[in-house]
This record gives sequence, structure tokens and C-alpha cells, in this order.
Amino acid sequence: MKNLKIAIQKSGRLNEKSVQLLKNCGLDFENYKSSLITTVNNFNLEILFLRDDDIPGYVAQGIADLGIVGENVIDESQEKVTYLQRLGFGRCTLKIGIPKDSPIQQLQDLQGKAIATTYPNILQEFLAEHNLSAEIRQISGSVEIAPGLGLSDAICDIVSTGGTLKSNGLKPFADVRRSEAILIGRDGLTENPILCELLQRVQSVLRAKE
Ligand code: PRT
Ligand code: ZN
Repeated sequence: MKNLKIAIQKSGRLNEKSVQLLKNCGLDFENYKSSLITTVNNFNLEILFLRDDDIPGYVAQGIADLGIVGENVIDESQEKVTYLQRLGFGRCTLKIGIPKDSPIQQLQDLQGKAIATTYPNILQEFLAEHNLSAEIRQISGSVEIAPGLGLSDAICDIVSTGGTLKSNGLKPFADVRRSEAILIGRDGLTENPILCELLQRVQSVLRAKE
């Protein structure tokens, strides 16, 4: 039977738990840091190690059959993929943050303001849902320093402990969306027997953790 390919994050916050989940499923593979693809010795699966941002696109195009990635990244990519299983790790919330001494008090106060983010699509959707228009300043990282530099009135970024907001003189203002790691698949894969076996193993690993 033809191997399936699963894309996981190469390095970063989801890498270790993604690798651990696959190992807990009984999959035997070498986790070489330098190789971008590895074959599982005892299962019809190959593992691709990618930047998380590339995973939804690879899966949507069918270059990978499966992927493990944060919901925030899936949403922002606007790629069409199938949610197969919520994985319960990588939990975080995309939030709007404002300076501690900001005059902004309610959502309406964001009208016409500048908001810095690496998530322009999700932010745009959130603003539209609330009938707001704001200037979205898309930057590629270190979003939390933007207000202090005068680049924006607010930010929209991932928060987990809130420590980064705090240490940059910001406070959480509104929740935009929650996120956790998700096992996704390309469309039309659901009947595949290799996937069915893998999904059963993933679900029993998750159940054992409850
Ligand atoms: O290199 P690559 O592109 O693959 O990785 P990346 O740098 O884009 O992502 P990475 O590894 O930082 O995060 C991968 C995924 O983990 C994210 O897409 C989220 O789904 C999830 N996740 C969970 C987080 C966090 N928690 C998190 N705290 N992603 C980012 N952060 C950052 C956030 O951007 C902010 O700078 O941590 C900071 C805030 O953390 P606190 O604890 O100070 O609030
Ligand atoms: Zn990324």
C-alpha cells in the first residue's frame, strides 16, 4: 500500500509534542534534526518536517496527506483542509492587546485605530464581525513592540501566559479566537485504511491521557 505523508513542524512549539504523539502511537522512526523527511519503519507513513505556516498549503494541495498544525495557522492560511482530530496541545488564544494606559475601553474604540499583527486575515474577519474598520499593519514578528514604537495603537497576537504582553507594557483587551493543535487531512482521504488505523491509535493515546 502506498505510504501516507504527514507534515509536522520542524522546530518550534509544536515539534516535540507532535513527535511524541506519533511515537506514542507506536511508530518507530529516527527523528534526525537535519533531515526534512523520514520514513516510519513499522507503518506506511513518511514524516515531513516543515515550517508550520507551510503545512496547511501542503495538505490542501495534497503534497502531504496529513498535517499537525495550530488552528490559528490553518485559519490564517485560508486553505481548505479537513479537521480530523483536535489534539489538546499547543493551546493558546489569539488576542487583541493594548498599552496599559490606553484610552481604548470597548471594542468600538478600535474603530479607525492601527493594529499590528501577523494574522491579518483572522483579524480582518474579527473586525468585520463587529462592524469595525481599523488599519491592519501586517508585520512578520515581534508584534508586541509595535505600540511602544508608535507603529500601532493595539496588537493582535497569540497569548498563552500573558508574560510577553506584560513585559512590553501591554494588557489583554479582547479574545479573537482560541487555538490548539489539530490533525488535518487533505480532502477525500477519510476512507483510507492507513489513516483509519492511525486515527484509532491517536484517539487511544488521547483517551489514555484523559
Ligand atoms: O518556525 P515556524 O514558522 O514553524 O514556527 P513559528 O515561530 O511560526 O511558531 P511557534 O513554534 O512559535 O508556534 C507554533 C504554534 O504554537 C502556534 O502557531 C500556536 O498555534 C501555538 N502556540 C501556543 C503559540 C504559543 N502558544 C505562544 N505563546 N505560538 C506562539 N506563542 C508566542 C506568541 O506569538 C507571543 O510572542 O509566545 C508569545 C506569547 O507567549 P506568552 O506565554 O508570553 O503569553
Ligand atoms: Zn510559523
